[in-house]
Amino acid sequence: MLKIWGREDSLNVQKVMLCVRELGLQFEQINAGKQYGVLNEPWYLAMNPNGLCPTIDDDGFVLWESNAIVKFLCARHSPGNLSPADPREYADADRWISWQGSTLGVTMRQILVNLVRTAEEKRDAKFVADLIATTTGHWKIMNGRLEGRDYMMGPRFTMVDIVFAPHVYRWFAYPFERPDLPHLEAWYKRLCQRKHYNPRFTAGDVVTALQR
Ligand SMILES: N[C@@H](CCC(=O)N[C@@H](CS)C(=O)NCC(=O)O)C(=O)O
Repeated sequence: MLKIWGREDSLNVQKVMLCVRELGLQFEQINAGKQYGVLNEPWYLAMNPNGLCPTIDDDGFVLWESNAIVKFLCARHSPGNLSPADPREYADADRWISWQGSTLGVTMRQILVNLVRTAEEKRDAKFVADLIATTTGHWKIMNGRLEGRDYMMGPRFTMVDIVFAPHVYRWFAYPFERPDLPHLEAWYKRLCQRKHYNPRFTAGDVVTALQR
């Protein structure tokens, strides 16, 4: 059976959990990271030398890096659907997934560290304001992509939506002003209607939960 190591309050683990639930796979999830430990155990480091989560073991095939895991599982279990079959469509999807890792994911992480997890008196207000401005620019790019599309690749939910899904609820929960981005908001509402987009992500005090 597919094994997944990682704690479900980690954004990168949330991508994998949404993916396996959308795919309807049987899996065993083993809590790892933060309060659960595990990540620095020698047997875990032998699977994932980064000492980070998530890691999967799919009948002996071990893989780490959340985006690689999502792409692998979608290609294996949903070719032509969650994973596009046409090479150009695949490259387009892969481009957005890479951009999540290299661009949007980086500044979203910096907001988490420098705003949510830094006490108010220790925050660098100018740095945080610049970060929010840069990240707003990234979301504007997504808003442009979503104009005229229900999902990132068009009418169909795909692996691309999966890797952005855990970011967007944080964006809408953070305590600062956001410009109107109607296509992004419409996409977020569409995600919220999906059975496996965990309502825990959209309700309650997300900011307090992320401060840990
Ligand atoms: N690029 C990696 C990043 C993995 C990563 O930074 N994981 C964090 C959780 S989001 C982690 O393991 N932190 C240590 C911990 O949870 O104790 C991926 O996408 O899988």
